[in-house]
Amino acid sequence: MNDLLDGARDSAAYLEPIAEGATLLRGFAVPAAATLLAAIESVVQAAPFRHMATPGGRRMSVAMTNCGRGGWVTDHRGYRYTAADPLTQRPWPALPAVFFDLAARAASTVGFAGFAPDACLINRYRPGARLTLHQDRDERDFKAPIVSVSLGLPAVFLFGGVQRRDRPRRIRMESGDVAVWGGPARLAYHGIAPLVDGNHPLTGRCRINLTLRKAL
Ligand code: MD3
Ligand code: FE
Repeated sequence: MNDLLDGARDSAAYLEPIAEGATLLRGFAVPAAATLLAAIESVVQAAPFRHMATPGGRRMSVAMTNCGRGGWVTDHRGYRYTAADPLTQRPWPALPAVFFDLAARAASTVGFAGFAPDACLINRYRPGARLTLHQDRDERDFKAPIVSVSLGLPAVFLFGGVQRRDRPRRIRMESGDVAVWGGPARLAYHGIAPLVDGNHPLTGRCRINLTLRKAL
């Protein structure tokens, strides 16, 4: 077995380069998936999924919550990171160690040593939910990579260039796939095509994505 993928232990994980600075670690989170989902459940008990509003007043089709020192929020005032959940006024739940460790191992596997995420956005997609093409630029510094973990139903990930007009590629993401986006790929436009209905043994009729960032 590829010892670069030691972190994935016995699973059949492999690396798939997407672009300079962007790599897919297929199956990397398969061994941890059940543990990740249990941790997600406990986060969601303290900070429930909700549909946030865009600054323009549209309800997002993706339901979101957060854990970590900072949580990404959007409302009529704009996009930002907050220390407290606006719904409960309480600090976001702590970042579970299993999230931190998985993200740090994935990042170091592809050359980003020392990645220490302090924010995790948890996105829940039900059939039809989508994320339009955007850049992640609400973080303080763009030197750190972003690590994303897909769980449950598959999705078509749209990966564009650093300019909005660059035509996006379509990449299928499956449960347990992890992606690391850094370096020249950090400000690439990306999105998720409308989720196709299905039933997944781990999550039922939904997809859950963890986005781990160094935001603060
Ligand atoms: C590529 N979430 O919450 S994470 C988001 O599946 C978001 O829920 C998606 O995009 C989801 O902002 C995909 C994958 C991702 C995250 C950051 C990136 C891809 C990226 C930054 C640059 C390029
Ligand atoms: Fe994004």
